[in-house]
Order: sequence, then structure tokens, then C-alpha cells
Amino acid sequence: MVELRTGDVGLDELNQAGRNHSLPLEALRYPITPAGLHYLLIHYDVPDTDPAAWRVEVDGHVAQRLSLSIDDLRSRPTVTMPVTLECAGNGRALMSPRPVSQPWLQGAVGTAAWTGTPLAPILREAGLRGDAVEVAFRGADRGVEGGVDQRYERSLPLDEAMRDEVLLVHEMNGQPLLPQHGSPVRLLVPGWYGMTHVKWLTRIRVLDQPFDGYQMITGYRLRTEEDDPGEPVTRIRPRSLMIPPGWPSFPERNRFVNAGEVMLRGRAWSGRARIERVEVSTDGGESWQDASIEDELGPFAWRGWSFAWSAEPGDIELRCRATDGTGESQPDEAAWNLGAMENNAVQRVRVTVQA
Ligand SMILES: Nc1nc2c(c(=O)[nH]1)N[C@H]1C(S)=C(S)[C@@H](COP(=O)(O)O)O[C@H]1N2
Ligand SMILES: [Mo]
Repeated sequence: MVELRTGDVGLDELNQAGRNHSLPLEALRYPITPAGLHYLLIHYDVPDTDPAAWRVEVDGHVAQRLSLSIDDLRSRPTVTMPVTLECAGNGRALMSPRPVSQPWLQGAVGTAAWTGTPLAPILREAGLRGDAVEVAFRGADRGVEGGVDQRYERSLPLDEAMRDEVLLVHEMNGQPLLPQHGSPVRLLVPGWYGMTHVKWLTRIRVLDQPFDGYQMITGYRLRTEEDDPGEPVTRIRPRSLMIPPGWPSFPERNRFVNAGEVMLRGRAWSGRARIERVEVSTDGGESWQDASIEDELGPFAWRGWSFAWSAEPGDIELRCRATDGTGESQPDEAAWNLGAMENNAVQRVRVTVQA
């Protein structure tokens, strides 16, 4: 049973919010998010890990099992890629009712330069058996979720696992992974929502049938009723965010700017196709104008955008909206589901413009 709530967040949600922080939106100014400002989501506890003794076991429907140390992974061909990660639950706290979970506003996103080695050659080395259909990835962390005692574990269909950009990463922004981001090694699946990028990776299992673990079958499904099997959450939907302009009040975080030209800036991303367009509304969604967009940092990373706003005195609601190459745009209101996932509704920022 999913417990749904409306109204204020409770102490259980506050505990999650304190453990798992979002990107402060002003940090959208950095093309590569400094590691300490990157959002964080850990379902259970950060496990106690020892990089020197670490092994990643590759087994299941393979010709030959492998057991890889961190040095083994480091000595393999190395790739560094800027990749935007976003939690599938981003925006959850703005939905009503919401499930008791991590109560994100909108900052569950970040872009890091990840360094690691491609997964596909490792699977080829192990020798995929003809009956292989999926690959499951297990983390070292253990917890009870939905009444199920588990290790955090997610799977990918074989063709997704074999894509060139799927990496086993051991560095973030040129530094060994921090404990909270999956030290010593995590999976990176560019384009997919955050839950796919399994941290503290201990085991890679090749399966001859779809994996039926909790995080695949119960968690990360789009359902509107409990007994509906639902669609799986996969790739990131288009979204844009702006750096809230001006200065905030404390603690309400109301915002103020001076009248005159204000340069609005932000980032836009999608895991489905290239971002093609970003629009801005400075009149609460009545009218929209195109922002200028910068080149992307890479095929799986966000694009910067900017828009020169002539701010006139008054109380204003700003909005921004991204469209990707599939033609999908952000909706004004998010479609509701039990897990409050894939909320990519347009951001609204209220600003008082002072004369
Ligand atoms: N082992 C493990 N991997 C995990 C998680 C977890 O709780 N345990 N959380 C997932 C979720 S839901 C997200 S959104 C991302 C967050 O990655 P980050 O904390 O490095 O930003 O990690 C994913 N990988
Ligand atoms: Mo997530």
C-alpha cells in the first residue's frame, strides 16, 4: 500500500529531505555541477565500502564468470562523459496527494563529468549466452522497502545494457567517487532517470528472463491504481529550469529584482532526444517567447539557455518550457501517478519587480 498525503511534509519526509539534498537552483550556473552541489538520493544507508578490497562480480548466463577489482576497471579503456542525472521523483512534493517518499521540489538534477569504462566489452568478455535477455545490477546497500528486505537492484534490457555510452564509472568531476555518489564504482546509463545508475555496484547478473526485483516491478512504475502493473520508468522527459533571478528573502524564499533588463538563465535537458527549443513566459503563461540556447556539453547533458527580460514593476510569474527532438514539450500540469514520478511540469517562479 502506498501511503498518500496532502499538506505539510511530515518528520519522516523531512528526514529524507535532510539526508538527500537537491541542487540549489542558483547552481544551474555551472555547466558541470560541483560534486557537493549535485543532488543526492540514497534509499537506505551509505554502505561502508573499501575500494582496495572491492570486487564487481559478473555472472549468470555468461560463458565465463568475471571478478573485477577497481584496478582492473581502471586499467581498461577510459571514457569521460558529461551526463545529466535527474531523479524520477523530481517535483514530487508539488503533486497532491503525494506518496511518502523523498519530497523533492524541482532540484533533483545535476550534471557531472563521469569517468569510467564501457560495460559492453566486459559483457562480451564474459561471453553472453544465447538465452540472455536482461542484465541486473546490484548495489551493496540493503534496506526494507514496501515490506521487502532487499539490496538495491535494477535491470536493463540487453540491448540497452550493450549501448556504447553505458559505463562503469569510478570518477566524478575528475575525483574518485564520493561515498554518497557510489564509491568505488557505479553504473551510468546516460539518458535514463536516476534510479538506473546503481551505486556501490557489487554484482552484474546476466539473466534469461526479465528481472522481477522490487525496484523494477513495484518501485519505478507509472500506476494510478495499486493493482495496475503500470509502465516502467525509463528515459528522462524534457525539462527546463531557470536560476530564480534576483535575491531571496529568508526563510520564505520570496524573490525580488530591480526593474530594467534582467538576464534570465537556465538549463534544459531530455534523455529522449536533443533539446530543440526553450521558451519563456513573463506573464504567467499568457504568452511565450523563444530563449536562445547554447550548444549541449554532450549528447546526454543539458543545454544552457538565456532570455533578456525587460522587467517592469509589479508581481510577476515567470515560466520556462523545453521541447525535445521527439516534439515532446513540458506540460503546464503534471500527469498524476501513485509514485509521483516523471513530473516535468513547467517551473513557475514568482518575482516582485521593484521600481
Ligand atoms: N545502490 C543504490 N543506487 C542508487 C540509489 C540507491 O538508493 N542505491 N538511488 C538511485 C536513485 S533513485 C537516484 S535518483 C540516483 C541518484 O544519484 P546521485 O545520488 O549520485 O545523484 O542514484 C540511484 N542509484
Ligand atoms: Mo531517484
